[in-house]
Amino acid sequence: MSKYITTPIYYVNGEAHIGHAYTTFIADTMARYERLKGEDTFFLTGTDEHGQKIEESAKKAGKPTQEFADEISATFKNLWDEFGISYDKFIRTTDEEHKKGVQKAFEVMYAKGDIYKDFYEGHYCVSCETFFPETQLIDSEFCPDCGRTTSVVKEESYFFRLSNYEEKLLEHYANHPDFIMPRSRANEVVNFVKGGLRDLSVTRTSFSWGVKMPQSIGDDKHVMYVWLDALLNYITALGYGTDKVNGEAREGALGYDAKMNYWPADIHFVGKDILRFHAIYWPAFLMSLDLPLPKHIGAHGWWTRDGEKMSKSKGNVVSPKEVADAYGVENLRYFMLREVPFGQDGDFSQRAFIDRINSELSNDLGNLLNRIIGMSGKYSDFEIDSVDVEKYHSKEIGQMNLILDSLDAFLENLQPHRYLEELWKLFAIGNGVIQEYEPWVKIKNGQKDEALATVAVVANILSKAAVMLHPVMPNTTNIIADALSFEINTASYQELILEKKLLKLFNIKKVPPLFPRIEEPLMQEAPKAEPVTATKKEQSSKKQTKETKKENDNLIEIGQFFETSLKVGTVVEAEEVPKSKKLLKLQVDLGEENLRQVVAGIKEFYSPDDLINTQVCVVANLKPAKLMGMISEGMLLAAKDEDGLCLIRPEKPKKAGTPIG
Ligand code: ME8
Repeated sequence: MSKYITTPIYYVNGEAHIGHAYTTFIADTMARYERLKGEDTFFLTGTDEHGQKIEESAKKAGKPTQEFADEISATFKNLWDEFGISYDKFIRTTDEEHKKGVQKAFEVMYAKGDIYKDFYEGHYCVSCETFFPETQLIDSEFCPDCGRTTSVVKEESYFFRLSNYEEKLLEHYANHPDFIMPRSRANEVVNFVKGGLRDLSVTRTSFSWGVKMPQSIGDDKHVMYVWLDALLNYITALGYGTDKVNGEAREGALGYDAKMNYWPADIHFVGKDILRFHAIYWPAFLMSLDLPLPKHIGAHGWWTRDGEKMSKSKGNVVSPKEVADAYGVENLRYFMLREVPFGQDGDFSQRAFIDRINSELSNDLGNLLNRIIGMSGKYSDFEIDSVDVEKYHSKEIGQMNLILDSLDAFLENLQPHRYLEELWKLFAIGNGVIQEYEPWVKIKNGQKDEALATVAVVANILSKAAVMLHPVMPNTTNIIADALSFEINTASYQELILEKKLLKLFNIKKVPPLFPRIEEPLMQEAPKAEPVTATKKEQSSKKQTKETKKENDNLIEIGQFFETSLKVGTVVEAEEVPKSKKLLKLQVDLGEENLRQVVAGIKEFYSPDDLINTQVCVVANLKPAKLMGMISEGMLLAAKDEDGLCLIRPEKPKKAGTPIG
């Protein structure tokens, strides 16, 4: 079986920051893990170089666009090389092979009737390279995602019939509940699609920095929309449209009409900001191309610094290079993967980072290795023999094997923080066994075999832990393996992890301390955030009252809003709850198979007759709650002030279950 793992391709309008590094570390860890298990793995990363944003950034820098793109793309590639990222291909969307593949895909979609020409009039955000309908804009002007000013664009455009794929997409999500990971992120996508998909403008004429239209279509004032161009990188990298990878012809015909090696991707790692593009547009494009869909889209959360959103204007962007220079790139990988559950937002703070280095890496792991090296040097001239391990330590071996068997599922389910948490239990066993058996006492008492068995069981625990930690900390674990005289590779994974073998008679080598303790922060603290003046949205918030200011401090992403499923419901039955002054019990039709029971605190303001056969707005994805012993499976939207409460209702009757948003 083969595996295909990708990162997003990063825009070349600025240098890499910690968020880019995070996605790349996760993808690299997964690729290394699959290779360790012996899977034939292809790991793709690269840069996204077209579009108006890049054209404008180059202009600002006073450079020709290609030269500008070359320079920034190289900073990404150099950084990943310096970090030892194990990519198999670094794709650039300005590569000739990629451009040909994009043109080929356009032709195929066009021939199928999925692309047609029309006029586009809409609001465009250059920063997000996205069109928004007027209804989604803030104050009719500002981008709902980033708050920057949008501009009205009216131009001739080719459109992709995204609306044709609504049903098929919903069907796919329903049949593949793990398509979007973590599953908790799927709701926002499903609701977005259920809200109705508009056809997507996929070409532009107002600038020229993009993939040209295919000659067969011949409309050469158009260039491709950057997201169509960018998403296709995942297949052009495998030779779609050219049969070539890295300039070389590949066996097995990778062309558009033949099966591509490695496709479909096992997982596209993305930040939650670009989940919609990957979970809606991309599968629709692939359906149009008659290609299978990726197995998973893994959407991770957002990194902040000391609780603040990172932005260039605040001057608080964490540079991964600066952190790696100060603390070591592998420590950074460990920290980022251990600190935050995949999918949730995380905070980069030096204090938290230093705490993990000192307590987990230095104390739990580094000290254990040093103690074993020290003891084996003293008791057996650095020679370790596992011959008596089973006899004296079968209990610990059993505990260790249980942990080893549990690990795979954590990584395969994208829970690297749990994977590392469980892995660290091995060091607790190792440290515990030394404390309990006190080999130095045994040596004094003449029980040398027992003392050596304890040293050997810990060395074995360390060897297995090193194999499993390898994908996260490849160089560090190679040093540990070298100290224990073995190599980490698929064969040792097979023997030590799957077959549970112990190391044979071996020599242990001294190594310099792997994780020196850190007393003081090694980097300058982030500047305290100033009120931001970067965008109009943020400027206008200054003028607002205290209360709205509080809300603005707590702004959410549009995706977070869509995590709440709001629906129109029709009240079919309503009755008073006996003995309750406040509650009414309603049966509400939400267009589902069964009616929903909603217990609402509205009795002082409505009688049951006021409600029956009227419509209400319902929060439909709340966890069921019990009120006076009755289950309530939703909540009604209402507004309350000193004059009392009124329900929020649709202005005109709508079908029961119509999504609101
Ligand atoms: O969106 N926290 O490129 P991009 C976590 N070119 N991750 C972050 C982050 C943060 N604060 N900031 C950025 C693009 N990222 C498109 C992608 S793919 C076909 C095209 C990461 O340079 C995260 O992975 O803006 C996010 O999805 C990616 O950088 C966006 O990088």
